[in-house]
Amino acid sequence: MPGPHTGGVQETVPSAHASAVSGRSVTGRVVAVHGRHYLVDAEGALVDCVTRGKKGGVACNDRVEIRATGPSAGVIERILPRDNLLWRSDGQRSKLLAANVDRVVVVTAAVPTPRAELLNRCLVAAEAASIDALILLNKVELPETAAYLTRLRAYADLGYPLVCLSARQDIKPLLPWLTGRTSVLVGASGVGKSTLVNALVPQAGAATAEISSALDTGRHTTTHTRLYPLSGGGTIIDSPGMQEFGLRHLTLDELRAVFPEFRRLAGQCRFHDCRHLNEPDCAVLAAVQSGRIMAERWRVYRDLVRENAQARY
Ligand SMILES: Nc1nc2c(ncn2[C@@H]2O[C@H](COP(=O)(O)OP(=O)(O)OP(=O)(O)O)[C@@H](O)[C@H]2O)c(=O)[nH]1
Ligand SMILES: [Mg+2]
Ligand SMILES: [Zn+2]
Repeated sequence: MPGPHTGGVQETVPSAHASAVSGRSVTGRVVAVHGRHYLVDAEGALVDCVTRGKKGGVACNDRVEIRATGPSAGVIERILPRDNLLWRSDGQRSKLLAANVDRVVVVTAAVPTPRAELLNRCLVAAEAASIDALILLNKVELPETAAYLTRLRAYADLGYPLVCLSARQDIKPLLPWLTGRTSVLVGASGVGKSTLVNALVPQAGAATAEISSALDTGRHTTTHTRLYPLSGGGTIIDSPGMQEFGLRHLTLDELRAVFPEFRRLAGQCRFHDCRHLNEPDCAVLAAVQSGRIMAERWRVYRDLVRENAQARY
């Protein structure tokens, strides 16, 4: 199995324990996902699992039933019912980010140059999965932060908590949001997700990397999703930075519902089935025009509706 043992968290499988697991089904929790390999914590033993046949569909933090096939190897037989699932779908492919989470922490920073598109798609995915979202502005000590913060304040007005900090200096402002809960960090490559994890969990040893300043893009340092227990209670999940965030699985009805500022105007458009795209007397479009709804948010909505229509017809 390629590279699951890169983190500094203790991963040795006590063989006596593993053989006790052998042959019977036990339940466990998926603590890391490496392509089609899943590291499962089952009764304290870490077991390298695969799924039967070509079946994928397992997410980090899934509760699973496994059967051991060797001293530290096993097969996932069943995924236990999920509370929720954060996932993306680009065309035919779907990518499961994490299951059974309490909060999506959308990490952003003024450097590399942020894309409103990605931030909003993360928020939409969280809303669609009925998971609370928080926006974390990292790297606040950078001079570029001030202008970006002004833009982000509008998101706080939508109801998304906004936490500002520097992972290199002090992560305390984030702690009250994480303690006792399961949170997943998502966002573009290079915003500092793994740096946050290392500050929160000193023994994590998650790889981080300098941003390529020539390209002003992150470098996709983290290649797999992995969870870490927090010393104060709770769990944090690190995920690979993303460039695209497809949401083809959302229907028009769902898309209209996952924008809280649209919901507030429900019933105020001339047509009860208004798509808020180009209809006359549309309350949403009027609010975009007057600046009460952020145009960058509406544009993301429009693009999602278009992609969704292409996926369906
Ligand atoms: N100036 C500054 N740089 C930071 C801060 N936090 C992280 N960085 C730097 O940002 C770069 C990228 O950090 P990573 O933690 O690897 O970013 P990531 O989001 O995990 O990236 P991927 O794994 O590719 O998704 C590294 O050089 C970090 O040292 C911060 O608060 N301030
Ligand atoms: Mg990373
Ligand atoms: Zn409308």
